Amino acid sequence: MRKTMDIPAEPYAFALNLRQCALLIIDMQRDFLEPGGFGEMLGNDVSQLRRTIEPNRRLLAAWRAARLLAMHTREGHRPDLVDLPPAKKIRGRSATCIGDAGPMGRILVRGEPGHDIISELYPASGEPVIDKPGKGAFWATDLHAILQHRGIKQLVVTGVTTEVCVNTTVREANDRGYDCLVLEDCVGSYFPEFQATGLKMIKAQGGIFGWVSNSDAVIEALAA
Ligand code: TIU
Repeated sequence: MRKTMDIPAEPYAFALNLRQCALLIIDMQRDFLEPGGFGEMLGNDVSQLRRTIEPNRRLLAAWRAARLLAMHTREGHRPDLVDLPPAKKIRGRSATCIGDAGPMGRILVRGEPGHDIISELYPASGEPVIDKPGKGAFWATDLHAILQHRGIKQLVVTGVTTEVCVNTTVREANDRGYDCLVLEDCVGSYFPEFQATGLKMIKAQGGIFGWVSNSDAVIEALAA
């Protein structure tokens, strides 16, 4: 297999280097995606996120078949909530908030059923899982160290939600010197207008934060 391949993307082709790339799947957690979870409890339309499951499943299968590094993140907090900023806890003025009993265990608490990754995309043995207390995957985690140790310079980013944890992570990655390729069918927002704008903000101004493509483009390149 060639080591560098051009992936059709916007604003221009992304030169994927198989020696220096990783797949980063953001927060595909039960509480955000499953009917009856925290996301739906807040009144969100989880079908907007669930359409990303099958493209992510196909992409992850192709990525694993190519023996490339896949990583997963989960947003959540320690059971004693010492890593939960009080401002995050009270934001939204919801009757039920992070740390409280929710439909799938305590909301966004590590170790609870709702905090875990959906079965369709469950991490395989050896695939690093980054537990993050914030929206960005770099804040207060060892993600940057792990990527540096492996010589990773490019991230293919998927997951949820497009304008929150995906965008925050791409911006953090950009400032740390990584090139990010975001796959539009593999990222989702509860709000269609934020899905569209969240992607536009990444690829605007010559790719100010990164590139946007789709899963078929990557899968086809890996198969070539
Ligand atoms: N993972 C992620 O995006 N966390 C959020 O809280 N997203 C919302 O859209 N609320």
